[in-house]
Amino acid sequence: MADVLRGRNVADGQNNDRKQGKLDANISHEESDAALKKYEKGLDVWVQDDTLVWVQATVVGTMKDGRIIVRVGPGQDSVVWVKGDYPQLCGENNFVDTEDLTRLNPLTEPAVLHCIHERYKQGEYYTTAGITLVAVNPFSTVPSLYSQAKIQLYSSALPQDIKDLPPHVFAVAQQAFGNLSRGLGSQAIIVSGESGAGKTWTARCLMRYLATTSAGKRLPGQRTPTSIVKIEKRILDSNPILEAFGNAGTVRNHNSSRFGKFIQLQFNRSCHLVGASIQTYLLEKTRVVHQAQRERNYHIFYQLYHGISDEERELLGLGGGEEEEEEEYQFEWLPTDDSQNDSDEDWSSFAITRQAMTSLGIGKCQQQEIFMLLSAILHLGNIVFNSEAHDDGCPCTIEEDSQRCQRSLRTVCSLLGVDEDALGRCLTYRRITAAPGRRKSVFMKPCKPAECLARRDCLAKLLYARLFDWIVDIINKNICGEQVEWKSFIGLLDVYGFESFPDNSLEQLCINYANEKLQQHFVHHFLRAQQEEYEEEMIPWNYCQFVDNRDCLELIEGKISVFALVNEECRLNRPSDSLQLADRIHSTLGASRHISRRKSIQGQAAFTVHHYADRVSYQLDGFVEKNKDAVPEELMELISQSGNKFVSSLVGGMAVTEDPSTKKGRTARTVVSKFKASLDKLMQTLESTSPHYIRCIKPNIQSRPGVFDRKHVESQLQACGVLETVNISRLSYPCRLAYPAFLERYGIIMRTAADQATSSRSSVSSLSSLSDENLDTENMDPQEILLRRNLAAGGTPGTPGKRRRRRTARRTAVGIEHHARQCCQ
Ligand code: AD9
Ligand code: MG
Repeated sequence: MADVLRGRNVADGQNNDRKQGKLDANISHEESDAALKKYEKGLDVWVQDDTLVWVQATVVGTMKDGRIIVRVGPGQDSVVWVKGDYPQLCGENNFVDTEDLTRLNPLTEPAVLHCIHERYKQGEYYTTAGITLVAVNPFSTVPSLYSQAKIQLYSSALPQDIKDLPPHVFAVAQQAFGNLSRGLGSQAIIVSGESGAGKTWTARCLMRYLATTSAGKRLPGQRTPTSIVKIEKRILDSNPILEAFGNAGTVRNHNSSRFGKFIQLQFNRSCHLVGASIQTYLLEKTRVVHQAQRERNYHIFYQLYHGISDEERELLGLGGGEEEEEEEYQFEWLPTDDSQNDSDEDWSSFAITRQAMTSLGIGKCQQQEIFMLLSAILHLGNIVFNSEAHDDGCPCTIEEDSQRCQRSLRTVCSLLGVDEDALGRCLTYRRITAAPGRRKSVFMKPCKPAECLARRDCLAKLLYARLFDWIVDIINKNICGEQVEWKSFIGLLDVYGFESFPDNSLEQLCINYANEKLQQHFVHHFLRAQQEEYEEEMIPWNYCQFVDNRDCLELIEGKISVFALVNEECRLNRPSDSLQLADRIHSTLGASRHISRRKSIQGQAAFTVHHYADRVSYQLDGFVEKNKDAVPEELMELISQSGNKFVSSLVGGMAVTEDPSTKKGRTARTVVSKFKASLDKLMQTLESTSPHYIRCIKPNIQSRPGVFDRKHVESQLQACGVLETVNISRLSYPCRLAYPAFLERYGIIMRTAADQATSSRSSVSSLSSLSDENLDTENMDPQEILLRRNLAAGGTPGTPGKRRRRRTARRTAVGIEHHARQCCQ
């Protein structure tokens, strides 16, 4: 029954239908009766529970109308289980703690949840799930988990022994490194999970492991070139810098990465780490000028504010003079939140950031320039406008009556090297170019107060985003190996997990689109590849349908798609009307089963996308403006003419990304087309690698140690497809050998029928059909007979093979090797 239900329910990607055991309306009476018959009295089952999600129960009996009666837990009352919510079968080994989920039998969602929970209780945070590793965040430091001894344990293991070691991120890293060392090409480790699940932590562990292991590859006594040691250190030092500038405290994670990151660790022929390159994706610029309640700005602002000396404080205009009033140095864009503020931590982190900057070639002077820019951005947030003037019909001006505002204006101008009047004019007037006939005429139009604020914010976002890109650029220049040719790489991908908030906008659409892309990559490279391979090799296995999200991706990024419609709106450059855009989206794309009409959320135009993980409603207000991400030319000119060379260089000479999707090589202007282009490139890179997957799980939303919220974990296991992965992995053969390699390994039993075969493939086939009839039992040594019998059955000397397994293993080397491995365990 489980197979019938599983096949139907996961097929169409509808989250609501995913629950295994939920009776499908299409199931006939016969099927339903047959299903009921399996619920014999005394059978152990899992039943759904509001709090615990699944609890163990025992079948008491079934009723004619299709109801099943179960007793939940020892000594408790009977519960009538209604038709339509079939309990899940529960095998004996469902209660055995296993470090590989594929060994659960029967493999069901409740069994997986139970197993991960039990392991968590015992302090076991890693569990294997087929080709993926499930990593539950302990939310407390477990030193022994990442000790030098642990690194040593995994790095010294032979390739064939890695799987026998407890599951760990180091095991995944070692597998990738081992593949690379054996010449199997570049590798990628894709780390996914929701915010706060531990992706960045895991990526850091992987980097540290790979740097240490690659260093350990040197022979004792062999001197490591200083250039390599330097590079290794720089690569690790890039983390604190990127986290200072790209991470912030959010309600979900006090160190949330607000950008995506793909780092390529490059290795030479001897497998030494000789360089790296970092690609970042979609920094959340808005955070610089707007922080939601209980959220913070980027760490670097706090580090700077709390970490600098009094002398520097004065130089940067951040206060410190004795007569200064404290209030004047409070910054609108530096919100404080008791639960997240820790000035001591900021201070010590600032020292680490500075030290890492120095290590990466950002000298003292450049650091000073960066800090000046950051201070200027903070002061920009304190500039406000006189709306009364506008109400009186006069042009809006920068507030003159506020001392704080005026001081900030002066500080911004001095730090950015721009003229006060010029800045004031840029923020309060906009340039309009009209072209009546052939002659262009330009005039300046006063802005409304809201427009002035938007221009101020735009300037701050522009400066911060360019600074971030500049820093990534510098890091990249300093971590690429000097004249050392790298041969292959291990890519580590740490991108924002799937997001669904009460209010979702363009940022969430991009993030969820990236997750859809990664899901598709996973589906293609693992699930589909395996299915096709088994079908091609005619290896019997249960066909397992999986969630294919191609249609959903088409809806977002295709020729006629949400992205295309939003881009079109930007191209037409007309006053945007979100309700009209919502209508256009629904009339053009409404036929797709991945979109539903959500005309408004609290009066705002919206649409809902049925993602592979969940349904998310996106509000359209501000969508088009965010997508245009337009910076007024006047602001660009102002900055490019700055007397501060560092500041002016940030806007000059920045290459604009080419958009391959535009026909005439026009430049990509919109956020979504740039994002799509960068993701396409990432996908191409991933295609060229052997992927490994780590799914991070957040055990509770409060980020507390020792708390396992089963509901929350269950939804993540569904969203990241762990169950489907486990299912397919269990049905498949986790080990594969090429025919010649197989013969090399098991050649010892080749002296009979198989010897006459002409190709390695047919040799393997003959080998698998070895039986007592082929063996010369009278003349052979009894030990040899035993050895051959066992090996022919896919076992090892002294391990009896099983006939049932022998049948399945017959067809290919893949199967036989798999079976040999099973018998070894
Ligand atoms: V986000 O999408 O960037 O918001 P991440 O990256 O998934 O998120 P992160 O790695 O930052 O989460 O982990 C969140 C916090 O959990 C960390 O700051 C640590 O305090 C904690 N954490 C994560 N993994 C571990 C671990 N293996 N051991 C101990 C951990 N603490
Ligand atoms: Mg992160």
